[in-house]
Amino acid sequence: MTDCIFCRIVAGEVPADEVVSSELSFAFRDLSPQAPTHVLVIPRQHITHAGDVGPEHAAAVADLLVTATRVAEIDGLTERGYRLVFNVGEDAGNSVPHLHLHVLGGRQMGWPPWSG
Ligand code: DGP
Repeated sequence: MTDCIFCRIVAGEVPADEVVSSELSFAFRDLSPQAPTHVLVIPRQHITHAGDVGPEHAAAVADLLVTATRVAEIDGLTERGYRLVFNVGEDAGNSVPHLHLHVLGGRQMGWPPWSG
């Protein structure tokens, strides 16, 4: 999709601070980081959001998790832990309509998540 900012990042048309990539996924640092590590892992294929995932996306979605683990290893988060987040829809604050997994770490995360 040419009007999708994350498709344009995958295509190399818009610059991004890449962390790691795979055949199915691309991981890059969030423009507006909410933690010392804030990386977005996206499928190369355009999928709108987590609520649109179907069985046909199984490999792409599994690869997001595998790639998120690679991000955690690269940023040294494995021991202390990290948070993985999919936002879906307006109430969750989903702003970019291309599936993305937030990888957040490097600080203590609030729990419950609505506490910050
Ligand atoms: P969400 O609220 O779940 O839709 O998160 C979208 C995130 O994407 C938000 O944290 C900011 C980030 N973002 C939006 N546009 C860009 C961009 O062009 N480059 C990068 N690196 N991040 C972006």
